[in-house]
Amino acid sequence: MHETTLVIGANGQIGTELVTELRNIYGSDYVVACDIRRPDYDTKNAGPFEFVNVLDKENLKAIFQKYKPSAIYLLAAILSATGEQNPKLAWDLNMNGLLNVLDFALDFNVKKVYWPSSIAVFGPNSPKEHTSQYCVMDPNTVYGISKLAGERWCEYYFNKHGLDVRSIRYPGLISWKAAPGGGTTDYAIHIFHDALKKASYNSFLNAETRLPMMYMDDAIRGTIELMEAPVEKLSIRSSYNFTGMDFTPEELAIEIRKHIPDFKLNYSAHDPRQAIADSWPKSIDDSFAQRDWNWKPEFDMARMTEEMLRHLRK
Ligand code: AKB
Repeated sequence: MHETTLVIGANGQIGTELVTELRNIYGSDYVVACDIRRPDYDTKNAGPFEFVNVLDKENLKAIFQKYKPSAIYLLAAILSATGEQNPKLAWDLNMNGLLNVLDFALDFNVKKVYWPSSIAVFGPNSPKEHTSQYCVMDPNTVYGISKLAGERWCEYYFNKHGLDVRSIRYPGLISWKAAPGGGTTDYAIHIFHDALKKASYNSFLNAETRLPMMYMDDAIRGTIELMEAPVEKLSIRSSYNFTGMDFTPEELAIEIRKHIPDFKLNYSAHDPRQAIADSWPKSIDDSFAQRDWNWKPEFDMARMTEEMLRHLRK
């Protein structure tokens, strides 16, 4: 019998691309896209879709019963900037959604669970440069707090129950297929849309704000590589540091000007996302991912910029 994979939060920025890639690898019928919203793109026709609310246990249980999945990717989450507007809702979705999925994964003998963490687990007292896997972690956004707590739960379910949960701390993810989901790093996507539309962009982060970033193709490949890695290679059961590149808005503007010479970058004062960005690392040391499952990014800032502009121009 074929094994089935569920992707919960399939319509988001990551899910949109992950579902397509998983369907290419495992076959469309065996990857079930789940979300609380119907997809507005072609995955609806390319394979099964189910309405799923991770906070509704009856609904979630019915999906586990129907598909008896062997793998789950739980992507449903409220990100850093949106989370600050409704902290209790962000905590509820990010935390209880994870716990519901972990419990049903145990009940239904799911073989592997994937759950994304983020660089938001680090905080103002974490080292800023080449932030290492293990260091001071004092996140001060509700998103970061929920991701750090979630990491501890993932490791706990692995240690106590033997559940094979795997996780990555994503940096800012840059993509063109689906809109970003309300994060602090979203400027690095909006900038490309506005560069093409009006040759100018008003950045909510200041010129010097360096953040770790990654092009979505690398993120999808890395995620699937981690899920395919032999279990005995994995030394981290909380979440792996993971990175592709790092840059500031000013450096990205210089790169964009190589393609759109009259591009202008302006800065808006006093955006609450600046404080969030200032509390996060500037760059990440992902040597555990390199060592354990041979992680190596393919996209640097120049190649990512070329790809973003080429696809969005279409
Ligand atoms: C955000 O900015 O909230 C996300 C993230 C880094 O997790 N992109």
